[in-house]
Amino acid sequence: MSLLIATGFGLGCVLVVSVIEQLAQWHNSTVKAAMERLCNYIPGGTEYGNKKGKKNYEDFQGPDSLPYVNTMFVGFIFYSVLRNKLPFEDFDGDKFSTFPTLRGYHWRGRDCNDKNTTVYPGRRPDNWDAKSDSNCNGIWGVDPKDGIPYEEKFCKGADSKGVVLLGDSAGAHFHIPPEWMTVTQMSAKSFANLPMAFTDELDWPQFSEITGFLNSTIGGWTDSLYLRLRKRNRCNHRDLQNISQNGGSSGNLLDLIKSLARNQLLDNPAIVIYATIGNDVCNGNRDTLAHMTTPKEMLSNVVQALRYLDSRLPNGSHVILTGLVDGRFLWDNLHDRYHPLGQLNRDVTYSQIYSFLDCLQVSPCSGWLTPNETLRNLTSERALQLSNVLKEIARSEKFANFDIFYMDFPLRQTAEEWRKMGGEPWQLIEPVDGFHPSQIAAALGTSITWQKALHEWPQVLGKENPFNGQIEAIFKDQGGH
Ligand SMILES: *[C@@H]1O[C@H](CO)[C@@H](O)[C@H](O)[C@H]1NC(C)=O
Ligand SMILES: *[C@@H]1O[C@H](CO)[C@@H](O)[C@H](O)[C@H]1NC(C)=O
Ligand SMILES: *[C@@H]1O[C@H](CO)[C@@H](O)[C@H](O)[C@H]1NC(C)=O
Ligand SMILES: *[C@@H]1O[C@H](CO)[C@@H](O)[C@H](O)[C@H]1NC(C)=O
Ligand SMILES: *[C@@H]1O[C@H](CO)[C@@H](O)[C@H](O)[C@H]1NC(C)=O
Ligand SMILES: *[C@@H]1O[C@H](CO)[C@@H](O)[C@H](O)[C@H]1NC(C)=O
Ligand SMILES: CC(=O)N[C@H]1CO[C@H](CO)[C@@H](O)[C@@H]1O
Repeated sequence: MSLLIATGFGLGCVLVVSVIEQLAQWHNSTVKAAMERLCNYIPGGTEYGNKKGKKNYEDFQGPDSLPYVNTMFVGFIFYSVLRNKLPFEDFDGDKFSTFPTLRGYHWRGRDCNDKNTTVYPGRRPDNWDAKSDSNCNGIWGVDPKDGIPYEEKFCKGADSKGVVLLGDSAGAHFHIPPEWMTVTQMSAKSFANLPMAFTDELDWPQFSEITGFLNSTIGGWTDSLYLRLRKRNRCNHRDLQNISQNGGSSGNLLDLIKSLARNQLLDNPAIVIYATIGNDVCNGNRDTLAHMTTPKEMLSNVVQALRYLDSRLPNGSHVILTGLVDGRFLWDNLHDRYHPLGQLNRDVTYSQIYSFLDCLQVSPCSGWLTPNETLRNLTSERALQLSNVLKEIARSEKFANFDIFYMDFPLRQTAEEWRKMGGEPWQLIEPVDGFHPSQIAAALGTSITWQKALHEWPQVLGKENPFNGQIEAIFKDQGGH
């Protein structure tokens, strides 16, 4: 842990110094003035800058603010390490919250009554919700014309189901805003989203491929399995859970999976997407091949996870296993392009960033983010073996409460689709980390997954609700998200 913090400190320091130098260059100012400028951009930094400035402007020595900025970076790293110990605003203990970040409603459907532990998204309605909304889908009350509860009228037999993602940073939608380090466009506005980003662990599940529900503010557009399922059947409103974390792999998911909130007796079935698309072959170790998950370990981990799901999911649920990505796409499309840090002077390429991260042993994936083609090929070979394990599990294993399917990670089709729309492959990768799928890749991936399910496994998606129009007319946006 302390090594991680020290490395994080070093990395934060290098990053901040680089941004300050470039700011000075861009505004033709001194390094000191550039530091004050950056300090004023960052929320909370203004106060520090002003106080310092008023009190002691004449002999203010710029370097004072460097520790401030650096403290902030270290704070964030501490925060991510200690995250699980932070208070989570969930007063009734049903795992659903009315607070957005800190694993609140950006991660799973917003609670509509945080004082009643039996009221939460995804449950079957209590007494058809004649008196109040027990499942938070915004549909409740009785039709005065005939005395029948609306929930019974519109949602009975509608095959309602929720969406659950078990995944990694790609599923949680990791993103570091490039505006934080592009000095040519930098202003206070560039950092307005910083507190939210860090309390969401630099993830943006609210815009993600599986559980996204808000319009993207980070480029591209939002499309998600949840939104499409909600459009198909408005009774599914708010029934989403994004159970994923940065670094999620078949092994550590076995812990994470315990935070799934689903009551086998009281709740609707769920579609569970199991998607750890890289961390089983990605690590920052010098001897990266030796630290990858073996096919035997993969089999054991995934079967354990599925047994756990079988003990928690209501009957009639579905599980879709997603294969690992072929990460050679990253090097092939980025290595000779400029990183956001290198755009001002056209000097820092992704291959240099990758080597630098590798040298600090914090590369998110030594096996793919490397100039060594043999190693990249070996990493892809292992990824393919692990995908084949998933495929075989879907073919041969049977479970009592869900059926199970396999699909390849749709990178090839996504790239093809994007090319047809006039886009370029590098736009499908997160610019700052050069590793994760971008907002565009996530949104395009949704439509490919949806089409596949619609044609090959229509029973997974359930039927279209003929009452959608009436639900919308009476309940409008159903209380929003
Ligand atoms: C930068 O500022 C200095 C001092 O204010 C000035 O002498 C110099 O000409 C400026 N350079 C450019 C490129 O604007
Ligand atoms: C909690 O919600 C349930 C389900 O709607 C309801 O039956 C119960 O009366 C509520 N309890 C309280 C204390 O309001
Ligand atoms: C997203 O934006 C579109 C139009 O720009 C709007 O119709 C839609 O309601 C928005 N969706 C959300 C979830 O805010
Ligand atoms: C689950 O539901 C199916 C029908 O959808 C039924 O055949 C099966 O017996 C049920 N399983 C259990 C464990 O109740
Ligand atoms: C890596 O794999 C590609 C595609 O299979 C192949 O064309 C290439 O020759 C391989 N390179 C090395 C160094 O193994
Ligand atoms: C490339 O990676 C392979 C596999 O790890 C290794 O055996 C080989 O020595 C590496 N080549 C270079 C030039 O480092
Ligand atoms: C409320 C809840 O279930 N929170 C969980 C969310 O996921 C993290 C893991 O990243 C768990 O530690 C929390 O308990």
